[in-house]
Amino acid sequence: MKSAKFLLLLISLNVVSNLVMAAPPTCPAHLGSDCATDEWKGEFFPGIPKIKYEGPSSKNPLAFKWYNAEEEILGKKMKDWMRFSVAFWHTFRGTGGDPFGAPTKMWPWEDGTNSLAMAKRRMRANFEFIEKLGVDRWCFHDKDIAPDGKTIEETNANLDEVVALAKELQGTKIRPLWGTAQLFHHPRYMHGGATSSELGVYLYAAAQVKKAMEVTHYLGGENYVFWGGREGYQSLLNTDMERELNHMASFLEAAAAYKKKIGFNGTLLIEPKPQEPTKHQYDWDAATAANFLRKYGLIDEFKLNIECNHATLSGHSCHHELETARINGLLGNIDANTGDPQIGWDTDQFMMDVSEATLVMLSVIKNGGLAPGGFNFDAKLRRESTDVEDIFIAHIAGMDTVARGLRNAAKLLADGLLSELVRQRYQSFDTELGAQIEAGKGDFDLLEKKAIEWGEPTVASAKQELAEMIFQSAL
Ligand code: XLS
Ligand code: NI
Ligand code: NI
Repeated sequence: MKSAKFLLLLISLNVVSNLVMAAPPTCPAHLGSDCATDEWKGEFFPGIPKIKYEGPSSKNPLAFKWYNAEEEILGKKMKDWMRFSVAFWHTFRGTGGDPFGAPTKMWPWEDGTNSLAMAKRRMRANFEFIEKLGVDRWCFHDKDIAPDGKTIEETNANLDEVVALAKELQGTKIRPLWGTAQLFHHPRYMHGGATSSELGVYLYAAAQVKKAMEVTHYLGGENYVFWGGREGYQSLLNTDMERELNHMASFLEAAAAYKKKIGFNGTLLIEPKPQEPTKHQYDWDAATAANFLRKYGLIDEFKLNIECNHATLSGHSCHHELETARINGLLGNIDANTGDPQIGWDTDQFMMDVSEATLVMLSVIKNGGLAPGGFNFDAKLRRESTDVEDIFIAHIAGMDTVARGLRNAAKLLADGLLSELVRQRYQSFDTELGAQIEAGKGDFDLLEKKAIEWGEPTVASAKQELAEMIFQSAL
């Protein structure tokens, strides 16, 4: 039992397994390639055209059926509702390896090394992919894009070199939706980064975040994310939770101050997740993160990045997490992925469920969009999908699903049946007395007097099935 659980945990650490298992050398794979340097002459995705919108009747797997970037829905172009982003770590560092098996993805541009030349070549592949897919944004961890050096200075120099190339390849249109620092893979972070019991680790984490914020800013990033991969505990018996939370708050305060110092105008985002890799992570869910931010006076400095698979891990639906963030004024970004109903960990699948996407878009529309946030495909190909074109197909299907969700949500809002049902449900409060209560002027003496006057209340039906019926009719 214990070892089974341990294996499950290992499987779930997709980011980790991705990084520890380097793919065997496969470069060069086609004519004109040059593996000795970062110069890859020729296309990374030969034969794959720029992806176009062909409409719902198209059977072409390399075309959009529902996502039509320039089309206006509810007064906004689809591309502006979505602000799609490619996640570098899954798309360009994911190998398909898991604790039971070797990498399955032998991308032709990979040479099996973690060299600077390889990092640069991979960056070129990233931008060819982004351009062909037709999105304007990407997300990265510092460690995905550049190899570590022996010292902080050397590591930073490597990062600078890759970032300079990324800046050039971005051109004027493409930019990071967000950047982040990876504070969970290296053994030094085994007790956490900001919440580590070791002061030296706290310092190291701060230096890493400082640099990651600088490069995100330099690349024109629109947000910066904090996902507390190991900011949590395995046992309360050996953990001073209060002290660790205080440390995390000090760390985030320093980050918010540094953002101002360097003139970075992006939004700082906390990404909740209940557990994995730690047993209990401090940013359990949206409500927990909101409470933390309020307690430490950070509520105006941060918003939330809601990831759908993390939502279901915490026992909520993605819709619940989005609504919790939205009504607290904290909905900043969505990590668009989904879990598997039969598997209990963060499988990071592309969102393909139209019903889930429709609920997600209902929240996004109510929020007036996500900008400067967007939809980041924090999602990976299945281990068994090994063709280069599968990278495109996965993103196209994910984009089409979210686009379909937008179309459906717009239909639901236009016919107004659901909002009318909700309005009617609360109409007893649309009265003088209701307004008085909602304004906080309903003291118990008054309420008791009215209760006696009104007598036994009549209670209307919630119309649960009718609500479901209306929802289903839009799918
Ligand atoms: C892992 C997280 C991670 C963050 C970025 O579960 O989703 O990928 O989005 O560190
Ligand atoms: Ni994520
Ligand atoms: Ni995740």
